Amino acid sequence: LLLESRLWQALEQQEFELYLQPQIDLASGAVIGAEALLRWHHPELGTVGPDRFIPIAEESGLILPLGEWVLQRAIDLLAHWQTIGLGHLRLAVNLSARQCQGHGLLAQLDRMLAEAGVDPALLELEITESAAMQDPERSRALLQGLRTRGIRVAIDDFGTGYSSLSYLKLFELDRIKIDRGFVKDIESDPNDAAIVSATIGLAHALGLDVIAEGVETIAQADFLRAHHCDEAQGYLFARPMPAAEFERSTGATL
Ligand code: G
Ligand code: G
Ligand code: MN
Ligand code: NA
Repeated sequence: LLLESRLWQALEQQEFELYLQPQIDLASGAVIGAEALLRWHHPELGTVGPDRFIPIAEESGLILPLGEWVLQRAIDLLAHWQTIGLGHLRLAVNLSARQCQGHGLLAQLDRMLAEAGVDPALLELEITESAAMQDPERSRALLQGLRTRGIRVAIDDFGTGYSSLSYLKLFELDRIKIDRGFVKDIESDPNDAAIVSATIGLAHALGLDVIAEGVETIAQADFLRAHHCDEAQGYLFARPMPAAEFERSTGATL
């Protein structure tokens, strides 16, 4: 209850920040973009992660204005990157279940992208299996609307839901994010190795890109590269970091 009442104030007092975690092309090692990960700089508690406040924000309805803030900030970053030589980078943003179910999202995105003059293809929206399956028909229409606009769509935490295969048929997608739960023991667990390599093959057969998350070791990256996974994200490459730091480190390696 305490966190909930503070959350509304936090939005007004600009205590939220988007951290960015680089996404790497496995074949070339180049940074191709980033995932935006929300952080709350609480005056007493310090930096609070989304696992602690997104569920509260979902329940209280704050997720709608907060999600709008996240999208605006992400699109502002994409516009800024055009001016500093990082205009080729994509940015992936996580959507909550409530944002997917509401009506305003497509109109909101149209307005923000037009005002900022940002190419929709630079924005990717990540939706989890569980969020998409809360109302599959509505999600299907939303994802279709996104893709009609050229906005990219990724399924997050792939393989952790109940119906992964059925919604590959139901939804129009651009990419699959293999959940880090499958990546963790890829070297020691033959089942995980089989699931990951089969998922990569399945995605490619369907014309989708694949990114693996939670990559922490060189051996994991080597396995993924050998199995033709397109991209990777994880502590091996970089932790989520403030935008200015991401821009410095990515600009420096160009
Ligand atoms: O960053 P970690 O950084 O701890 O993120 C934890 C979880 O919070 C992830 O599952 C991620 O999808 C979710 N998350 C991070 N940022 C956002 C956001 O801006 N919106 C929503 N809805 N979820 C987010
Ligand atoms: O949206 P999603 O559930 O994919 O959020 C990604 C989460 O994974 C964030 O909490 C992020 O901080 C975390 N993360 C990113 N890279 C790694 C990693 O290499 N290892 C672990 N354990 N977590 C990671
Ligand atoms: Mn994500
Ligand atoms: Na995930």
